[in-house]
Amino acid sequence: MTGDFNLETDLHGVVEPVVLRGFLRGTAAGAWTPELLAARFPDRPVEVSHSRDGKFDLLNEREVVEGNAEMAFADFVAKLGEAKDGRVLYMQQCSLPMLFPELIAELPPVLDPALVVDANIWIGKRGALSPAHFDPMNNFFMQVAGRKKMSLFAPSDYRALYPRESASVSHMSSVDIDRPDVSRHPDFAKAVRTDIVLEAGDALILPAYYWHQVYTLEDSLSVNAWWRIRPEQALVPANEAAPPLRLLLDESREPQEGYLQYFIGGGHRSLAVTVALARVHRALSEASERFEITDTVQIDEPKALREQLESLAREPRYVAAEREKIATAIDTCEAVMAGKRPLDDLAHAAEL
Ligand SMILES: O=C(O)CCC(=O)C(=O)O
Repeated sequence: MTGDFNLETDLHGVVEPVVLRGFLRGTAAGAWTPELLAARFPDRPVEVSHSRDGKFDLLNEREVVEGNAEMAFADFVAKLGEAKDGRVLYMQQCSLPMLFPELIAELPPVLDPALVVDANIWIGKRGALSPAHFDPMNNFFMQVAGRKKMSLFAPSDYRALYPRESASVSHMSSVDIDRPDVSRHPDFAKAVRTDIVLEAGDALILPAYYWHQVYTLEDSLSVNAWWRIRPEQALVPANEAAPPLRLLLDESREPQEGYLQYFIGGGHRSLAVTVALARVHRALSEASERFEITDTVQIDEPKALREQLESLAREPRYVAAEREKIATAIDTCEAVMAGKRPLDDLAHAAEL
């Protein structure tokens, strides 16, 4: 495979991780090293995380405790070489377009800005570890310099990986996958782990919802690009355990509208109803800034969502007109679900 393929069309069918060995060979980006980039951009201010035991729990408490530091890029790269107090430094998930816009043109043309939601550069010291988590986007991960190991679990292992309870970190596993506590996480034994080592120059296509734990085996430079999933990816049976509803609830109105049209067009009745209900929910959240809806996460199926919306509609804070609209939207969803009204009626069901 060459570098000039299109994420959306060529990679659309990829549902399992694919390693592209030597993908960056012969490209300008393939020659990057932390030292070479530091020579080109010595004064660029960069944000660096550090951790005493090497674990970088993205959003978790640890990072807050151990802190981030801003420094000149060349100073960071110089520090990478020192092993002073055993502390591990990591420039993790730093926006490539914001930090090094000049570098985009040197990458193989996979980063079509129309498709890519985020592109990041990761430069870290041997020993850095990004604990098991998933992302709700497809990932094109390029290992530019040094080696990394990734331990992967399919989305269907969702429950066996015990997502953390707090909403902000619910994409992260509670399991220490190298030292699982079987009394706390008995189902982890059922999860199927696949380890792959990415050498310098390799790329990995990692479909959304794949759990991954990333070990930096050597001082390393990686670049990744996340691109938006297609609606059916969130809902295919392999992702049955992944949280499509949560995704839909998190989305702003515009993507929700896209999903809705997509499912209506495809005649997917229950999926369209699910999205319509999610839109009611979204509309409520937006319309109701005056109070908080403490909801979103514990919803596993449309029925539960419907019940929740109904109980919300009973809240005294809603004026009668709002209540009526909510009730009408729910009735429409139900009638469509029962086949009593055409699918198209859903298009307006959630216009609160
Ligand atoms: O390379 C890492 O340390 C983590 C990368 C990652 O989690 C990702 O690309 O989604």
